[in-house]
Amino acid sequence: VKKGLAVNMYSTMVALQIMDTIFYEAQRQGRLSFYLTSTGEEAINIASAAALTSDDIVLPQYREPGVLLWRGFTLEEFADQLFGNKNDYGKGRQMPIHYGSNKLNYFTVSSPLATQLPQAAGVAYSLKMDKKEACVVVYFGDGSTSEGDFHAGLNFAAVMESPVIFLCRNNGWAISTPVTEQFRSDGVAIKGQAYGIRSIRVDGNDALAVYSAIRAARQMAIKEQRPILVEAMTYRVSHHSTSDDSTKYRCVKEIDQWRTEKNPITRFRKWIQRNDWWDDQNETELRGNIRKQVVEAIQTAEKVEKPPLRDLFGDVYDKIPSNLQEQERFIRDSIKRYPKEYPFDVPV
Ligand SMILES: Cc1ncc(C[n+]2csc(CCOP(=O)(O)OP(=O)(O)O)c2C)c(N)n1
Repeated sequence: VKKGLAVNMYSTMVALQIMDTIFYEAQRQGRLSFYLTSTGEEAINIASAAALTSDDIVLPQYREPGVLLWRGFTLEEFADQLFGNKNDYGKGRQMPIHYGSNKLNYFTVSSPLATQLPQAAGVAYSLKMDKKEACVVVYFGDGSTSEGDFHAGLNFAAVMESPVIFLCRNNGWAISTPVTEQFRSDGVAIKGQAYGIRSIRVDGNDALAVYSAIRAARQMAIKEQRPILVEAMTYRVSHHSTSDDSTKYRCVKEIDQWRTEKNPITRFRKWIQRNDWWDDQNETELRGNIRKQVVEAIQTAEKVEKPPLRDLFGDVYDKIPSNLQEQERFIRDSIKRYPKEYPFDVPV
């Protein structure tokens, strides 16, 4: 990893950290309905993204916004989705953090866990049929491996020889369920092997290790036309989301240790500083710039009006069925009768 790439990786890890901190605070202030951070998993996010090319197709779980950030999704685009305003590609119909971008080959996050795994096997098979020099990367947590779709996805990819990288973020927790209650196997890599998939376990808090593993996995997936599983060991430093308080089910000392001693950003910074590629002044400037950009993105997105009411009913059916037409009539009628109860920033 040369200087330019290393500095870019580090800067994007810091950008992800700052974006997470400020968006999280905006949720606590009541400006957003929901948020979820990737704290502690910045190396997996950014180093894996850096090891791919933009032709590779990403199917995320939800704790991988850093991959989008790396690919050029702007802070404004993140903020537009979070506020569900009229610039949001999902037209405000999804919860915050359900990002997606056709342009950046990043499938939209879907809430039901593990659905992305069998889909990834299929998307990768389509790349194979088209003889593309690209692969699919599908992200998931340790908790998602308990879904039937995990097993279906792995087996499907193995027998169809789909060029897909299964990237498991084994962060120790699935909301309040620890991995010890999730499975009795030695982690997840061994499950890949059981399906006949080459599998490797890496230190997910070591950006260089993640980068090397994903680069090698990509090479293998494309050249040998087969799936690969990478289990990246890490820790979910944040609460699961803004909907829980993780100190109710795990000890603060454990969280603090991962936040400080094992922090992937600090580790990578030490390496680039030792190479004389980074100093305190770079750090101060970077953090100041990003903070300013995130705050501006929030202030702008917050003021943009919401998508029009009719968007609630579109994009599913060619002709809107009668029950939905009835719902639309009902909602418009209610707005007429109770105009003060209706949000002023949603055009009718
Ligand atoms: C099918 C399904 N079951 C349950 C949930 C509720 N749920 C949302 S996130 C989550 C935990 C997932 O944990 P993991 O896959 O380890 O990812 P992490 O949050 O640790 O990144 C659960 C149980 C869901 N969204 N979908």
